[in-house]
Amino acid sequence: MGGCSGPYSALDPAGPSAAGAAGLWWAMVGFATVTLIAVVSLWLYALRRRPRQWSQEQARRVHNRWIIGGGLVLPVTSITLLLAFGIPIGHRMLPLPLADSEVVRIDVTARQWWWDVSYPDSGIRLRDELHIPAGTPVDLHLTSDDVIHSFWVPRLGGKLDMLPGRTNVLRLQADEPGLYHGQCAEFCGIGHAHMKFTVRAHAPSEYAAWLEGATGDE
Ligand SMILES: [Cu+2]
Repeated sequence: MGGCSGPYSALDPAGPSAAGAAGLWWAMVGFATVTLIAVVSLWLYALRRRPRQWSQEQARRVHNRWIIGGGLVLPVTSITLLLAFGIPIGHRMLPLPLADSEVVRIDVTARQWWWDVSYPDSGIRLRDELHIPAGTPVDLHLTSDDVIHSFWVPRLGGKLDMLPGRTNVLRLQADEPGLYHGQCAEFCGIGHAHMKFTVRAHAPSEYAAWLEGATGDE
């Protein structure tokens, strides 16, 4: 239960993409619980019921009913439900073109064992920290300079692998200003456990001020 809250909990979402993933998680837990109760109830029933005298024909029909119901209808229904929920949620993490709002672009290169963060529009470079405006979608262009790493801010969204020679784009958004924590989610060597970073989400006006201050310092 300790994992259900705190800075690294995906069950304490702070943005639309993380909220979708947390919702899906709860739906799957609910579905798994119902399935477990149903299976255990059937098992108890099977243990206790008195054996019936079925003709071969009757027994065959009952068997077929279980195979079609439990082996075809049940899995097809559950997989369809899972896809119906899962596909739109996965869609939210994709960097699709947006009609109304502007997207902030940040490039992140993973290295053993730190995060090289750069803002192509302003030339700002940071180490192990990101600054983003709250309430605005941010596209993270993720790549690696050495081995495979994975970018993960559990409260803001799903994880995405960072591969040498390839750039993957992850869209995140923080609904409220605050400090969010991230961690490399792909074992990448001896320093993996300490490969952490922070994401500071600012109110829009504060973000503009931060941007100005950070560019001025360069
Ligand atoms: Cu790593």
